[in-house]
Amino acid sequence: FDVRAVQTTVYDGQKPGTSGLRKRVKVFQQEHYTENFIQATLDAVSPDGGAQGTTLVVGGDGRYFLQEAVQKIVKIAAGNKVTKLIIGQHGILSTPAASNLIRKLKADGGILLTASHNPGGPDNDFGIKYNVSNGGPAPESVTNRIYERTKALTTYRLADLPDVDLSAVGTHQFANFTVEIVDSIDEYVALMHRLFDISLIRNFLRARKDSFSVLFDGMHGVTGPYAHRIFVKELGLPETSVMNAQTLPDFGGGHPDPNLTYAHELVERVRRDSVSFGAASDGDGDRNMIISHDWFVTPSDSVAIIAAHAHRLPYFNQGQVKGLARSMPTSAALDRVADRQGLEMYEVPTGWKFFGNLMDAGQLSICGEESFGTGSDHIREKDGLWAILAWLNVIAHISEERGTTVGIRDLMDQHYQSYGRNYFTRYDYEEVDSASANKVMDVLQDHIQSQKLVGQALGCDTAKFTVAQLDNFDYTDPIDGSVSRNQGVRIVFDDSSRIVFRLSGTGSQGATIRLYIDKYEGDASACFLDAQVALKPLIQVALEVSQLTALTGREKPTVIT
Ligand code: VG1
Ligand code: CO
Repeated sequence: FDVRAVQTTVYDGQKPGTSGLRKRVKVFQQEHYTENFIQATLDAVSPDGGAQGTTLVVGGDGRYFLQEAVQKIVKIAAGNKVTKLIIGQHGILSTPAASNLIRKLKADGGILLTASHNPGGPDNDFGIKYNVSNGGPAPESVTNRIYERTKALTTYRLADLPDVDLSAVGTHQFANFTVEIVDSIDEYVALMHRLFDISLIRNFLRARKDSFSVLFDGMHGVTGPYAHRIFVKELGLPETSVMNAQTLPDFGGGHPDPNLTYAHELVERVRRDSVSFGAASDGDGDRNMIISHDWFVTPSDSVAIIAAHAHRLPYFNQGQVKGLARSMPTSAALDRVADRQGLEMYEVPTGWKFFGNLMDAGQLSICGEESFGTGSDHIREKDGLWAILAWLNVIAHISEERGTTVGIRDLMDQHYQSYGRNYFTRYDYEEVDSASANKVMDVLQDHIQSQKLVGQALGCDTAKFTVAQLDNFDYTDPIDGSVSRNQGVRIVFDDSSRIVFRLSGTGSQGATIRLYIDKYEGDASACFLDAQVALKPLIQVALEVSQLTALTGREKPTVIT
């Protein structure tokens, strides 16, 4: 086949954020825009040799523009002498499934087409993310290389190939270039069978079908077909236990983010029908929410629960837990489990890419982020269905041990009794204009500069918090020594409570300010308040110190989780 060097001009702003390049579909539809970024990504696959001779996995979450993007990748990959592309059927792969395939098939990397939980459709978002050979998001050294290339491109290399039929599993050969279309689900389900005691869960669900009900919400994202296969086919649950399970290019017009705000349809049904175990996943399948009719599990608590019960999961029982980790803004609930079990605990910046090195070095098994991300070293992405199955496996296991049905609320009760509770909340102020958002961060930076708040007691008369530490979080990767600076402003108080501010790196419009609050309560009898009530005084302190309301004009956050 012929390869043409197509003349192009540079687009500004093709800098990958927390998790790839995310922009409006209309931005990606500009002439050469998507092609430029794909070329830059392929150039960055290896430090000097580009992508020649490599095997790459390609797939996305089903959102609008996926098909077009896959066809462009095929042609540009061929033009860059890639040896082989492995593509999910219909172009579909959940983010965890893609991570698994990269590892399983020993590919050199993968291109994931997703903007995760951001809405999809012609007027919403698209995204492109590069993952490296360990299956995880590219580290900053690689994303910086991609960005540098986007600023210098003059041409991209396009092979003259027909569109590939993505609808059927099979292999297409074009001279030395191979395109293999693979089933999107099989390998992922096989992996879950290796990690969990699926028959234990199935037997539990069958035996307790009158006392333990399950409802999963696919939010019309990529996980629906995976969940249907696992919950209905493998675990024997009724069809009605899976809702919004059809993947749609616009996610049914919804915002496929599993939290109390955007997964309200699930939340309402769980409460109305007294569902024992409700769960949801986001657009690309890496996030999860766990809820029951009588409790909402915060993601920070969820990872702590999984870690505390890891010995009940076959995968960890065999391999032993090597270490635990969380992103910096995530509550310290997990730290308490690490402490009790004598496990190493790591605190990394926001974004899953920071967990990969620790996992590759055999120092980390289970980790999570407050943003509904939970996972382990079975792959190098967070994994929504994994977390949901981990919970079901733990519940089935304990219920069997005790000969009674143990629910979500029971597990939480016992956990708080034993460890105390880290009250946690996150306030998101979305689509703030960038100038005002930067002013808020400047105010905080000034506080760090002066350090005058240190030692001061902030808050109201009934709740005072003395500032112990005020800084911007810097991270040095313990494995490769790379340094990531300015990962979030921290105000730490002498009772270990924390206020954290950072700007989002995944938005596509304006700026999003995230405010995170974490406060430990050791008295078991005080562990069952509404988090918003328990954290009110600290939230007040955060708003005062940052002057957020005055600087942004926002009286209220857009989303509270
Ligand atoms: C957000 C979350 C972060 C998560 C990232 C990607 O980033 O806060 O914890 O890793 O999204 O998640 P930011 O920079 O907007 O705060 V996903 O499900 O988009 O891959
Ligand atoms: Co996601």
